[in-house]
Amino acid sequence: MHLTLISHHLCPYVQRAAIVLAEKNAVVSRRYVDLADKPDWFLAISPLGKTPVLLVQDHPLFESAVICEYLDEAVPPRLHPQDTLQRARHRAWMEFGSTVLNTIAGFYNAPDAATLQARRDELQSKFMQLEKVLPTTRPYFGGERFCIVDAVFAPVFRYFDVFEQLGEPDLFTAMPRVRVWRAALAQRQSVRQAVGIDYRERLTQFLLERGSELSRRIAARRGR
Ligand SMILES: N[C@@H](CCC(=O)N[C@@H](CS)C(=O)NCC(=O)O)C(=O)O
Repeated sequence: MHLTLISHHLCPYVQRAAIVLAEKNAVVSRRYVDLADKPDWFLAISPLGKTPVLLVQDHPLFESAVICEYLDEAVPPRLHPQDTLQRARHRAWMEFGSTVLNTIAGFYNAPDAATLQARRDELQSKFMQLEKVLPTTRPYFGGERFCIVDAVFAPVFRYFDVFEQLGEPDLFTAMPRVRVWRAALAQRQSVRQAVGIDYRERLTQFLLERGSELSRRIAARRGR
C-alpha cells in the first residue's frame, strides 16, 4: 500500500496523521504544499482545500480524524481502545481537541490585550476540563497505552512549548495530570518526528506575521 501524506509544515492536523502513521511504523512519503498559494493538483484532491490529505495509492482521503480512523482499521496495531464506549469517548475528546485548536488560533490572532486574555482564560478552562477526565493511571489519556486521542493532543501541546519559549506564561501550573500527559507526549518518538527540525523557527515567524497582540509581544521581547 503506497501512502503519501500531503502536508503543511505547521499544520497540527497533519501532525495527527503523521503521529498515527509513525506509531504503526507505516512507510509514508510526505509532500508539502504552500497553503497561501494552493497548487491546482492539491485543489483537485482536497475538496476543502485543506491539509492533510492522505493518498492511498491514488485515492485521496481528507479530514484528519477520518484519515486516523482509516489508518487504525487498515494498518496494525490498533491504537483506539477495544471497548466500544471507551472508543466513543476518545472520539468525543478528539473533537474537543479540535475546538482547543480553534481557541489557540483565536489566541495567536487576538487583536488586542483583552481578547488575548479572554482566549488564554478559555484555553485554561478547557484544559481544566481535561484535567478532570485524565486518569490517575498515567501517563496517556487512556492510561498506559498511547491512543489516537493522544496523537490529537500532542500537536496542541507543541504550540505551548513554543509560546512558553517565546515568553508566554505556563498555563498548566495547577494541572498536575495535564502536566504529566504533556511531558509524556513530548518524549514520544512518533510525536518528536512529526515536524521538521525548523518547526520552532517556522512557527515563530508565523506568529510574528499575524499582526496580533501576541505578535507585538513576541517582537517586543525579542527586541529587548
Ligand atoms: N477539519 C480539518 C481541518 C484541517 C485544517 O484546518 N487545515 C488547515 C491547516 S492546519 C488548512 O489546510 N487550512 C487552509 C485553508 O483553510 O485554506 C481536519 O481535521 O483535517
